[in-house]
Amino acid sequence: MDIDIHRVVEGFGMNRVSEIKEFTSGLINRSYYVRSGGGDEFVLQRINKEIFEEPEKLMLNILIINDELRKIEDYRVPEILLTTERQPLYTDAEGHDWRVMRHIPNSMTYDATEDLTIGAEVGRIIGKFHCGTVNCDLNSMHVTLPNFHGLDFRVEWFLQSLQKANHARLTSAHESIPEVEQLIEYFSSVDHLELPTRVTHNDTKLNNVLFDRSSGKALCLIDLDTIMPGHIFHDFGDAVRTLCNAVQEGDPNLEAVEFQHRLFVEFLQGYVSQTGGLLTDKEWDSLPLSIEYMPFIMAVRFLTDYLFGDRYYKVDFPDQNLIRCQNQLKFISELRRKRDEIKQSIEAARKAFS
Ligand code: GN1
Ligand code: MG
Repeated sequence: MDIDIHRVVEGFGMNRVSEIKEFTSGLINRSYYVRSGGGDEFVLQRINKEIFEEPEKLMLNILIINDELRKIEDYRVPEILLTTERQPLYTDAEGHDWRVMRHIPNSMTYDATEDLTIGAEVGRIIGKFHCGTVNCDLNSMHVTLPNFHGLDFRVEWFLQSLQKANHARLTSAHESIPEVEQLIEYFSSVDHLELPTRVTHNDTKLNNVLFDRSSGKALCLIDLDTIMPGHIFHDFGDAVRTLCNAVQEGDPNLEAVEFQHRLFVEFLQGYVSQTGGLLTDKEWDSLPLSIEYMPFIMAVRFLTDYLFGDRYYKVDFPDQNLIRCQNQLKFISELRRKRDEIKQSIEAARKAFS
């Protein structure tokens, strides 16, 4: 593996490398930290082609939004390196595509937090991302993963997985399956909300927000593969899904899964301080549902993958996808207990900022 990687970094013009190590987070791509002989730091990633069938399109989307985001204040755009042939992707001998971004020094991410300032910063930077990309030409961008967060699409795969699953996995999932089936009914109108199409990130997990270690300020969103035309509904819900859960999405300690309401309020204020004037009435109306929808869609996806035998998400042990699903289902039940409070907070922010 290492030999290949050296060849890849040479493709990006780096002939002397002093350190390479693999990052363990991320469920889809392989990512590496690379330090060049001169001490510069980079993030090297191999794009998973089974999922992103046309990596060039995804890179075009990133280049388009970067051009816009560079214009806004207080938003750091990680530089994308070109290959020696001046391309954003390097294709290795096995046909895998790689890309390199400059690592921002003194930066870090969080996997879980209780810190209210972090909550506000996550909201602020996602808001900046949505506002900063409003002038992107949506027609020149590619829908790289059609229906990525769509209900009908995900349900179709779930139904197929029920047919394909082996007896042991169906038995282990016997409590989660009916729970998911009930929620499918509950969310049945979600594909028809008629929300405006905007540039969205589509994977706004807490650990996709990069922070400056010293100032504690959020710098930018990272992991830009899923950027495409979409709905704020999904980005808002996905951020709350990960930020406001007291534990990480795969934590097996279901007792500890909890909705952190004060953190949510900080996030909300940070977010609407940027986007209050941008959001349409339909978008405001959709926010409470978005918070319940995103953990649900992840629950469906994790369960589907479990029933298919772990074909999509990386797993470290056999029941990991089922545990991830259960964690999301528990989070939804916590959200439902606090539904009225959540709605009140959103209405208060709407009055203050729209
Ligand atoms: C995947 O690879 P990673 O961890 O950035 C997934 C997201 C899910 C996430 C769950 C392309 O993202 O949609 O939210 O796992 N990305 C893709 O942690 O499917
Ligand atoms: Mg991602």
